Amino acid sequence: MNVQTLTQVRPEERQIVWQELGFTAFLHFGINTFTNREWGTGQETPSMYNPSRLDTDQWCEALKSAGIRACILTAKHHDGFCLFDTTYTKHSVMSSPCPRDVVAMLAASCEKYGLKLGIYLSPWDRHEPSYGSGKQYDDFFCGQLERILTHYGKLYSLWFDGACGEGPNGKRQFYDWDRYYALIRRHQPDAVISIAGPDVRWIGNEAGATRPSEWSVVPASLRDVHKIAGESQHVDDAEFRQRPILQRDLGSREALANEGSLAWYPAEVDVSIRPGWFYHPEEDEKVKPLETLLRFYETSAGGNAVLLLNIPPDREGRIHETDRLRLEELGAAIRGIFDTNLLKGASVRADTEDPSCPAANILYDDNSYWRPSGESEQAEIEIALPHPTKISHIDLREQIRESQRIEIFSILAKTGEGGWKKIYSGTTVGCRKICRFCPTETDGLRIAIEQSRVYPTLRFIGAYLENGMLP
Ligand code: FUL
Repeated sequence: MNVQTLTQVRPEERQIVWQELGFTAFLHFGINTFTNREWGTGQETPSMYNPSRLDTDQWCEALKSAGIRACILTAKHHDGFCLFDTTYTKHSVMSSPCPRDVVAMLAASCEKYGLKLGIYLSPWDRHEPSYGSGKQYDDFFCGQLERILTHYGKLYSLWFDGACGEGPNGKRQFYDWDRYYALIRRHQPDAVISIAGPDVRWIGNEAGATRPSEWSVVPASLRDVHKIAGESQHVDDAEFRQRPILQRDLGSREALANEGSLAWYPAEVDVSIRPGWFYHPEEDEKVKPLETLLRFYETSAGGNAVLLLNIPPDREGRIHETDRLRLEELGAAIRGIFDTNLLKGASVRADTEDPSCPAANILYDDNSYWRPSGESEQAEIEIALPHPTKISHIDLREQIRESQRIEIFSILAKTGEGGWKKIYSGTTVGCRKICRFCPTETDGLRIAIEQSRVYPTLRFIGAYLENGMLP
């Protein structure tokens, strides 16, 4: 596979829109919330579901305060209980003491608060008698899916996990994925199909662990749904959620050298704010600390992936106060760092410059960008700040419409004596790379791109200072 070929692998528009979201939320809510389980058996009765103060506006307010831009609701988990009104089964909220379509409520709240909505619909259904029957269950599942796709406005993601076990008859179902995907493309062509799907790749663990070098150009075989199912969780195992599975190299030149077929398949990091995916009162004291969440943000949203942080609504049907306050703190910490780009007023110069894509563009976050003239794998950008400024973070973004190209780079800061000191060494950049280092005072920065695929691009650079709010 030659390097030129690697750069021909480019994203679909829907993937670009998704990657730019950066920080999104998962909402695990359903019958498990009331039975205190992670995986329901399918034998539960709808009467068990009874949130006393269900308030999806409160969910959205909490998410907004953290700077989250989209959320995915578990409209149906493996237990088969539906949070929406469906003619296909009575096993839904409509048969419960709180007969309100939660997907409809959340869709209205998302609209009100300017959040995008995505849906998790588990193909594995431990309640539905037709599960395991082949076409009959596929008809059932497609009926439910079609309702989801046509009744709740525009969706940004359909999230299918790989878990596939036995149904109430002890049989397994072989899902007709192509049929599900075709239905989604027909009704929601802009939505990404995530995890057991062709658009968004699972990072590979549920502990928030990320790769230092994350590539969006990877072997097309990673989209194989059977392989995805094989690697996902097979038993309800609390330890699985904490295990930071060893990360292997998926996209370096060496890793791709013998690959026949490649795909743009960017990574998503799904991790919970609590030990479990669903709400459990005994975990109220185990909400992850601010620093952990901020590092998740920096290494995933700032590591060429999207962060999907799970915040499970409680038995009242609200985001628990502890989680709500943590989200507020997280939002304040993120804004405290990233709201003020210290490069305002700086000037930029690149060693070789394509006149139609000048380096000056990278101080503005829009769709123009910089690239060197010709095909130079190496390039250097120099930034002169108007006065000495203390910085702790640099935010770099490639123009991913031109694929992902940067392989090795360094950041240097000008020292008082006029020399240059290396303050950061990195590998991939991709959609967004947040580089964090010891606070350094400087009036000059150099981004030295040491190796890239044919030529590098950059469409944004920002410099920031962590405001000391963290412990
Ligand atoms: C897994 C599921 O089995 C878990 O319950 C959870 O929904 C997680 C996000 O995906 O595969």
